[in-house]
Amino acid sequence: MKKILTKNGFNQKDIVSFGNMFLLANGRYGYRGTLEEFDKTDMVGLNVLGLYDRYQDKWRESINLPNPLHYIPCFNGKEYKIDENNYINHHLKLDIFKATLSRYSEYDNLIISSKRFLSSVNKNLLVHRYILKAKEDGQYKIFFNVDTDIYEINGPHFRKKELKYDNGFFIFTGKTNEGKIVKTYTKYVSNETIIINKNQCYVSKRLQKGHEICVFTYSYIALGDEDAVNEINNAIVTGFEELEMEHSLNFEKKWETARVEIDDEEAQFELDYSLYHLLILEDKESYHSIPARGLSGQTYKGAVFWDTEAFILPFFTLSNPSFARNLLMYRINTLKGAKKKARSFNYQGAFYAWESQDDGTEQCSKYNVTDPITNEPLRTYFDEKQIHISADIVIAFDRYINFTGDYSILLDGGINVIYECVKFYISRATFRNNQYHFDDVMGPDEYHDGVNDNAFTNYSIYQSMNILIKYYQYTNTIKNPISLKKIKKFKDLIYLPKPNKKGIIEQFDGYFKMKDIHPEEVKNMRKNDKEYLGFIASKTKTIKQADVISLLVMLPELGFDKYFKANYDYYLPYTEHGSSLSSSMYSIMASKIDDNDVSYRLFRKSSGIDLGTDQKMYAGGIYIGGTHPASNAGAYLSVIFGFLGMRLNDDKISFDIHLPKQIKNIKFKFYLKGRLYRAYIKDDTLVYEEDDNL
Ligand code: IFM
Repeated sequence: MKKILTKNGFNQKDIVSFGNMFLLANGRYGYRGTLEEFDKTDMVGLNVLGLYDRYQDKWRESINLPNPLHYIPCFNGKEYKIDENNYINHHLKLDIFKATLSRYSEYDNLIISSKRFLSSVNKNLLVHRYILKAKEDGQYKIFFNVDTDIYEINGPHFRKKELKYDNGFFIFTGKTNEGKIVKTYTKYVSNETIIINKNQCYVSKRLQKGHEICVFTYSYIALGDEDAVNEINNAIVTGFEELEMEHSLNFEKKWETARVEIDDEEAQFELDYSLYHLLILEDKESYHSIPARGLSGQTYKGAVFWDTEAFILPFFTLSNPSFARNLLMYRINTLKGAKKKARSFNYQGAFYAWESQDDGTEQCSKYNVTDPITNEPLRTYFDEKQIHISADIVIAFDRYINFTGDYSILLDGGINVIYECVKFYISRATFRNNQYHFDDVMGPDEYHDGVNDNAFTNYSIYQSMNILIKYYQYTNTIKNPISLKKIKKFKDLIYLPKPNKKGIIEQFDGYFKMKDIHPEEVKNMRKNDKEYLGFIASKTKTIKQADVISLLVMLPELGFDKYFKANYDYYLPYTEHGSSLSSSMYSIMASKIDDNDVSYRLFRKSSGIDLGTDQKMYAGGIYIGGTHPASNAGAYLSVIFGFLGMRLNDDKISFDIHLPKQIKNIKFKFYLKGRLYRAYIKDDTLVYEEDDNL
């Protein structure tokens, strides 16, 4: 079984992709997979979950901290920074089951080997070992420091920053523009004397061939009043090896209920790698949610999108329901922000933020894209028009409750979320021709904004009303709730686009009349290959991502099964898959209609997304690179809900297997109503039995 992602060699152009690909994280912090000699120009980033800051009138975004792992080796006065021509051997190895990253670089005169991890046990601790080995006799040096020149997209975020040396510790104190104090404590430990001069350190020694200098970094992030000095001293006493073992064993445990085994070696590794990117985002003590680019940086402002509820939550619900609960608690805790957003548009109830940060207020800019040539900000409407976000959240609560049986979440505030979202939709609707319509919206397909009656949106709203009706008895904690009768009546009057004679559901009112142009032709119409396709595609049938298909996949209870094929055949050629959220939806649908080559190909597209070096990095002129948790989760969904066809109907679980030819067997574990099951294929059927190792 392949456990390690290895990349040999160095290529300047891959620095940013490798930063994502070799990311380490522990649910609270992320450290990009960059090399020790790199600096902010290489996007080195120690990214923090849930701590945001705004600089002047720029976008509010998550913050990055100073880099305590900044090292440069030296031989006889010559400094070594990797480039494409100066190394003999170079590789990076990410152990995805242990969440550790190792580096090996051999140059003419010396060899560097290092290892690092962000502890999954003591979440504020970053630990690193750096070894220089002499290839010949001579004078060797290692320079190292805490690099406070931080990579930031919309910074600087520290209006005051100070690094001081005190009694063996480098203490960074930063005050953000919003007034938050962040401290990091770093102690370097070596078998040699460390010389310190103005916050720069070095170790210098004459070494004989084969001899080494080793420096350890113990860095502790203190966002509160933690006793960082004590934590680091304890860590040093425990030592690198034991800390690594503790961390790795703890991380390996996460795999016990998460791993999905498939008998397809290459795909297995990609799937494992995808789950790695989800498991590094888990933190049982955190009530923040998962940003769309995980902890790989400040892209999308470090904000939480519908990606979590629609894609990531099902993975955690099945593999780690208590963390899934935390993710939903985030929406409960940010309800106030959603209500504020609704009020700002003169609506009632809760209109959840398209881009949500710590308090749930809308952080999506009105100009989310720039012209790549003129750099002019271009008007976008993601925040105002993607009203489906509130319904996505309601549906996620219901799914979680159905799978876990945890009704207590309703009493903990879940019912208020559901109720307020429904209230929002009632205030948002337009009554026309005896029906309620939702005008001027944007569905998941972000290339068409300002459309009326997007099918995904209307059906999701309809479903969220069904959900409120189902849990209506819990509204007794709400003062003067809208009556059940009124909600039922409203729901029955929602306009729901029906399949046409050919069985196709029109994506929105007027879609069928749009110009019949396919994605490749639309792409050819661009003047610049970074140009945002939406502005050209909006007049055509080309769509960015699964829309009607997402509806059919996400709401199987609508009973549209007999129309699956017609809609799949119709919409697939128009879909650009310009969002990484698209492939998994089509993969699942392809499984359902037995288009198994496509289901497999699109599954691999989702699972391999963060292994490539040619990802889409720009929307217009805006950098959108980073890891893709929703696509990582989409790979899992493609297997469980696509290949295995898992479905929960009236508390009964069922499977409808459609395997691609590359896969004959699948094994996985899942939680259902508090019990853990192991499932596997036997004689073409899915067998599941209770797992005793709970
Ligand atoms: O939520 C997605 C959206 O559906 C497409 N654009 C990127 C967002 C963040 O992943």
